[in-house]
Amino acid sequence: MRPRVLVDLPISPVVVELLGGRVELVPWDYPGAVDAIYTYGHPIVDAALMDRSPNLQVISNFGVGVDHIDLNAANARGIPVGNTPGILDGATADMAFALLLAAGRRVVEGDRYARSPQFTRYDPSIMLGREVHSSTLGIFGMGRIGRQVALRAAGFGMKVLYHNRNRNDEAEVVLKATYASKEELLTTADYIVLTMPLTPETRGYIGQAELAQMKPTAVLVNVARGAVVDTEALTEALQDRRIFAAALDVTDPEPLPRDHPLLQLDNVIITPHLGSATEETRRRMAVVSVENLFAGLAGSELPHRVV
Ligand code: 8YV
Repeated sequence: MRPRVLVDLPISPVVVELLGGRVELVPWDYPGAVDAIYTYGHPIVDAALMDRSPNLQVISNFGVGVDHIDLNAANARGIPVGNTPGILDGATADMAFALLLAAGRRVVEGDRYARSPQFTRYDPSIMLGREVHSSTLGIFGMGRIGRQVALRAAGFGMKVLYHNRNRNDEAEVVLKATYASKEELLTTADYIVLTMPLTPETRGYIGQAELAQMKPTAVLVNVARGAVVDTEALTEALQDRRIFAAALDVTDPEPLPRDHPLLQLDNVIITPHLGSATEETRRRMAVVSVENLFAGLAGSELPHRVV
């Protein structure tokens, strides 16, 4: 009998192809026991779900962030959890930069205007943005993705500040990034990029107080998880134009309710969680997540294990 795998369908044809019919995929509302769980789009995996399957051998996540999986519960039950680190950093940093540039230089707003009936005469006095080159970038979370963002910033002649749980010697020496306190980064950066994981410590990391400390000309870019930012506080700050703009690849909740006030604002750009969304990166993620799945089902060590 093929191992039974619980999965939040639909999944990409690439994953289906890599699975090669060697497992039986069952939908998320399947009530019975399974041999493995494959998470594709961040469905919640809690202790109760794990306990439904006494022989659960592995939880394999398509992606690096595992905040939707109760790692303590998995660890306590000896269930290995796999993820896909180190292969999506470049794509996610590219996206962070795309958002940074688009928000600073009002690219999306400009596109909307250029297509609208209102654009009938060129006017050099409109839609002035913020300089990107030579500005100061602040990165919260100098991990693998943060490092890639800093690399790109060098090409724009930006000064790079970072704040992290631990100092990152490599970033300081090789990338010339300067460690800053949270307050120093918030008050001095022109662009703030969030790349940290969502943990109990980082939930609501950017709230009313932090937004109040940012420069009125600053741009906030979030490619981490929506919940590291307090959505209501950000909405108010943007409505009151207390910062220049925000660019969000992730939101809390995700997606936002279709009538959320944030969706009405012209000083925010929102993309539908596209950080790793390139053909090449998503294929690599599929390969690694399927390798983790099969290793777990075979009782072998996962190539990339979180717990
Ligand atoms: C994926 C991500 O799009 O890796 C992550 O943590 O958020 C993204 O790369 C996602 O995991 C797929 O659902």
